[in-house]
Amino acid sequence: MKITNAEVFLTCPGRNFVILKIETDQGVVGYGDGTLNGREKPVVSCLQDCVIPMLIGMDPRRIEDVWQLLYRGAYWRGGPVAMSAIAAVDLALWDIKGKMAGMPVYDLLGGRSREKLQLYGHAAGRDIAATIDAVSAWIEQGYRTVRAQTGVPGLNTIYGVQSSSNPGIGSAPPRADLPPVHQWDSDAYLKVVPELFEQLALTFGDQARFLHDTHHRLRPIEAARLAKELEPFHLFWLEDVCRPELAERFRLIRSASTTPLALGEVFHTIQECQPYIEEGLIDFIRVAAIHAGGITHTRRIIDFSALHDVRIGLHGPPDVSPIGMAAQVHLGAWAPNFGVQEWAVFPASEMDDVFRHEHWIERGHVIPSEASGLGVTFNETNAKKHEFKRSYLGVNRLMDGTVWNY
Ligand code: GCO
Ligand code: MG
Repeated sequence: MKITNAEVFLTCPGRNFVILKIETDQGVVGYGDGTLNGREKPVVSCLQDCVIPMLIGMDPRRIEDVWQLLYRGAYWRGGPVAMSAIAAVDLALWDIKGKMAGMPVYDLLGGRSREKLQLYGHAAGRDIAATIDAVSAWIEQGYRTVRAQTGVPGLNTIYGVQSSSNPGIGSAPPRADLPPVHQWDSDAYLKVVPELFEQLALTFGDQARFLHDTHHRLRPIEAARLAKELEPFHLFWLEDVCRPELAERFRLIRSASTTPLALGEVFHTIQECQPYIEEGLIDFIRVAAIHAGGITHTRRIIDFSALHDVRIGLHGPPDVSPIGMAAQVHLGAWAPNFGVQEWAVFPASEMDDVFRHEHWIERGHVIPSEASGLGVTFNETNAKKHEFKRSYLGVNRLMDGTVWNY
């Protein structure tokens, strides 16, 4: 069996996505996702200029060998662009294998460990009262895990608020075609967040468990203070309190409290995850299958985490396409150490023109589809109608103008 052709689709049905199609000499076709938010075109080039020429003629059944060739076989290894490109190939090959076997990918991984996967949704508001309203809406839909973010007095913009339920809180970029500029002040943030979770605990009691994303913005000593102050509210997790480059700095945060910690959405390899998992510095690993080398490599990270009693909460923001999300549904259905799945599918009607699947959402859970492969169909004609629009993630600046972690 041979790979005969591969084609990249850069489509924007409300969000930009990089989708790879792999065709075979037996007529079976697979689709993968290699979207890297704000850096879509470099992945397209990596696929078209470097990866696809190597794939043609290879046996699509040899997923491991293809993976090793693209990763180990490359002198310039790793990084977000290459690992997303490898992920796109890997997902497409698992899709092909599942279609050939007539089985959903979770069956190829070892079968389902559960009937349904618990999801968390994003609730956000300009202020605490608005966040409480947004949380209520999720709880009414049956969600028992909800991420809560709130506006910070004195800051015009903040991660997680402007992009979801309050599109009004956004900052104009210096030029319309440049990244939007956000503001950051740790003291102002640290004042409001404990208050938010106190109010949520008072309002909702045991009805839900809450998550919160600091998006890498605090220093370790500030992060340790936040984790400690949130301890009485028993969060489901506190995410990305600091940049993860220096694992040893997390010892301070870890020893300061029993608030569960999650991290890893910006990791691409098992080696980056290793110190955190091995030393028990986190409770949840957050890699995304589409940024961590696909199903093949993410499965290794999941197994390694299971060995150290770390659960998975794979990254599922709106910048992961339904194909990438499906890969995570299959991994989560199989993983013995599943924790929760983030579900932030971008709400655009154009999405349905392009992607169709039967992964079923019910009362805060996803029930995996039994269709063969990844279980998502991709409408190429419609995808071509939705043209790519350049977009950037924001840039963060402290109040005096200093560039800070986004
Ligand atoms: C999350 C993430 C995302 C990222 C985004 C960057 O926890 O969902 O932090 O919102 O900001 O994926 O492209
Ligand atoms: Mg995050």
